[in-house]
Amino acid sequence: MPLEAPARIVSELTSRGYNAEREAVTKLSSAENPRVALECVVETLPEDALVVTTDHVERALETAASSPVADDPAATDGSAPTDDSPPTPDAATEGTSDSPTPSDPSVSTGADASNPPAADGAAPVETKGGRETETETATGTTTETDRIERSVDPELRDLEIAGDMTGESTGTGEYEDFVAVFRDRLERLGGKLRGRINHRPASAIGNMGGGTDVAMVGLVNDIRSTASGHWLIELEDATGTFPWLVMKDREFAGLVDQLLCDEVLAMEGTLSDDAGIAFVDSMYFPDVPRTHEPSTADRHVQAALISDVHVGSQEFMADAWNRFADWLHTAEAQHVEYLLIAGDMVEGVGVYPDQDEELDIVDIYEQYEAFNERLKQVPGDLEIVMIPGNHDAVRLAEPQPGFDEELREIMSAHDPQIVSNPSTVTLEGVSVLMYHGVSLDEVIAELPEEKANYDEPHKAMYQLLKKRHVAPQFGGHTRLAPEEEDFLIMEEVPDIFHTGHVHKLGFGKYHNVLAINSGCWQAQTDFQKSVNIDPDSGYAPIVDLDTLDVTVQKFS
Ligand code: D5M
Ligand code: FE
Ligand code: ZN
Repeated sequence: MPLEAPARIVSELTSRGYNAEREAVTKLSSAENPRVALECVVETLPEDALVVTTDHVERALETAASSPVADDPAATDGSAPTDDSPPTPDAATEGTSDSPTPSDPSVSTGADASNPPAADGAAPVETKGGRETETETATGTTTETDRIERSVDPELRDLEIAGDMTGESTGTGEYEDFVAVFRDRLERLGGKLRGRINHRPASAIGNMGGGTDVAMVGLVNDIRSTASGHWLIELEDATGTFPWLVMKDREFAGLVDQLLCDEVLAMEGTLSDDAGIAFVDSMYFPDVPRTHEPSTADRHVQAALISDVHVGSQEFMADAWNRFADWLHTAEAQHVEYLLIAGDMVEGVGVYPDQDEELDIVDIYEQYEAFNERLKQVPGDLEIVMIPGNHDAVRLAEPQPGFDEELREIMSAHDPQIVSNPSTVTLEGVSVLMYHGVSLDEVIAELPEEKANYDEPHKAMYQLLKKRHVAPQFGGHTRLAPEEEDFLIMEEVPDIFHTGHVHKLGFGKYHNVLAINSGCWQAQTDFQKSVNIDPDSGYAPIVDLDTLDVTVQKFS
């Protein structure tokens, strides 16, 4: 097994909605065939289990030993054809390719020996613009003389919030709510596809003559590989379902392993002789148009995008945070007027098994009090916007409403805007979609390595942009709260997409949209050590809102 096996196991389990005891992960990774073992464990888990324990693993392995598993169910993923070839010309004009634009901000490699670059060379130190951007504030604290009197003019600012569902939750978790939310998803994301093809409802397609050209817009209901290596994709719309067959030798077959259940897409193809199935000729995603032109601010002003502060954890990096806060008071940071925090303000309690062993502050309210003290350190004239994450004290299911009154009162330093996860904040014309990022674990677990991996979290974000949804797959790791409307859809194309959660720094452009996953302010936890997760801690990506250029400041 490769070294990252435990990490893979964890992400595979989290993608299915389970946390795991560390020992359970170790046991699984040392099984003869970890993949098969994992499937056995999941199959034999009690229905109400949230955490995979060593007991579960032992029991499953015993059962497996007495009744061998016929096939490796995860292998359908692994054996998927990879798509290195460009998409069909047809599809390309429709914007289904996901290659980043040439203006992808470059990251330098190994500029800092104390922070070795990732294996692929994507060290999170940005060098664009000919400026020495890596501030070695790490070597000394900002002295009083470095501090300047910031002269910002709040009159020039403009901040608008959209998509904040705080206080608008209507869902009761009933069956009807699920129907409503998926109907809304199909309606609105389907609307982005219907104009492009001559689509028919599922119920009508089966009644058309064999050999006819057909098209359909639907939710992906099921993805299966056939005995001969082709792919069967069941699409569902309001009238029913219809099976679509992607032949393995077609140039777009590689797109199949990028599909997630419950995403919306369109297919065009030809009906089989008996009209029982359609052979796919083209696939279309809601996607971001290649021609998307982002808005920019009219003046030179910057935003700091951070996440995953984890105050209350023993690993919270107070020194790095102090340097960051001090730096914000210096001349170099005088144009930073906005601070966006994409969730996991505090470490929380009871989020993961054994988490309490690494808590510095055990009371959740005291954690928020301490976080508020951290907020007080940054300049009072900053506009602050924050959303909750999975460690925060709000419901875990997404969308997550912004914090309740009691917590808002605690986190009141500098009067931050507290909104739901996700929400869109528009800063002087530049729209920033903020989403904590729990679905990234799922995208990374499900998609091929080159399309989504922990060292390049922005690539996983590209997939969400392509699907125009922050958490497409329902019923897995990402817990979804059904509402009358699907708040997780990207109705409008954002200029910037900001996430966190995976504790890795990465950014790049997808069809001109700047995707930034901010790192964290928490050093490696014991759990992360056990699964070889090496977090990018103590970095602050700074975006020029007038150019959308990114510079990374390092404080660790
Ligand atoms: O999660 C930070 C990252 O680490 C994210 O990719 C999930 C993963 N993680 C961390 N701890 C665990 C446990 N105990 N089980 C599964 N996955 C884990 P964050 O939620 O921001 O701490
Ligand atoms: Fe986090
Ligand atoms: Zn998180």
